Amino acid sequence: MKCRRCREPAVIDIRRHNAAFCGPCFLHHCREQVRRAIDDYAMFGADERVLVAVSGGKDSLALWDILLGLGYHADGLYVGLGIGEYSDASGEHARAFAGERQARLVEVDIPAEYGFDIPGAAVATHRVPCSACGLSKGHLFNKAALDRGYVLGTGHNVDDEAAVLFGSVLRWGAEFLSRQHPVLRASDGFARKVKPLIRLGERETAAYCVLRGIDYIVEECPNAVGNKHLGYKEQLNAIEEQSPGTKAAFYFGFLDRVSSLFSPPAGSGPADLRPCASCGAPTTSPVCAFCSLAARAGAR
Ligand code: Q46
Ligand code: ZN
Repeated sequence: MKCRRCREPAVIDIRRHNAAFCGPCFLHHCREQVRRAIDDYAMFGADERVLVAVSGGKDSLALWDILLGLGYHADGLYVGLGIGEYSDASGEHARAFAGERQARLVEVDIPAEYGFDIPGAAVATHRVPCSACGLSKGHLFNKAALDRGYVLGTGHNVDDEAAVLFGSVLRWGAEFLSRQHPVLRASDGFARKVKPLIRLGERETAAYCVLRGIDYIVEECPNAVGNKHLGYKEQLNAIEEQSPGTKAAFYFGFLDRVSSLFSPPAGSGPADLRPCASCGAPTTSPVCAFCSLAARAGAR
């Protein structure tokens, strides 16, 4: 197996591209895929600042590293969720990465700053942990980017996006389909949100980290077990195994040919948004979902 670019011995093959690469050419390939995603979807310009939401995992650290390598002003954001040892370890990986590169890491700790943790919030509100977590992260990522004037970047890869799309299509969740776009525009109270890793798969981001010597957290969050999206990923992987390229064709075919049939991508939600009485974030209720979750969870 020879590298497609330089004909040296290859270290990784990517079946959907029908290509193999040596180490240095693979790193070049990853950067080019991110550069293309940023350009194709006009995610941000060279003079804009990007806040990368990092979990300490392979995708978010690979994204941060690639953006720094491409010369962007990219800072990190770590939100402490209070999920026991997992949170302790993931925070350490994020801090170590930032420390080695002397990059700036913004930290928000939910237990210290809001007086609750994700497992406790899930119990108090009778939600599954990932629901309380997703709601909290969505709110705090947006707030951190908005307050500091950043574009928010997340490490969703093509495997993640195809699994979410698969789940939405199975139920024809029109509202979710309308928001499934690699760029959500900024609007009143909402920062712009971008997903520059959509042209890379998770096997590629893992290999990128290994080749770059990035020490990422390998353990999954304990709440990921049995998560619906993991099940969708497994189903799609079985299809991909038989027919390489199907997953990317499914996702990019949706973006290119189908997504415009649903409402245009917008960072805005329903039209009747007003400021949350507690934190000022846009909401359709008197108090936003995050503040109401925090009140219930903190009041236990
Ligand atoms: S961190 Fe949070 Fe994930 Fe853990 S509780 Fe679920 S959503 S699985 S990306
Ligand atoms: Zn609020």
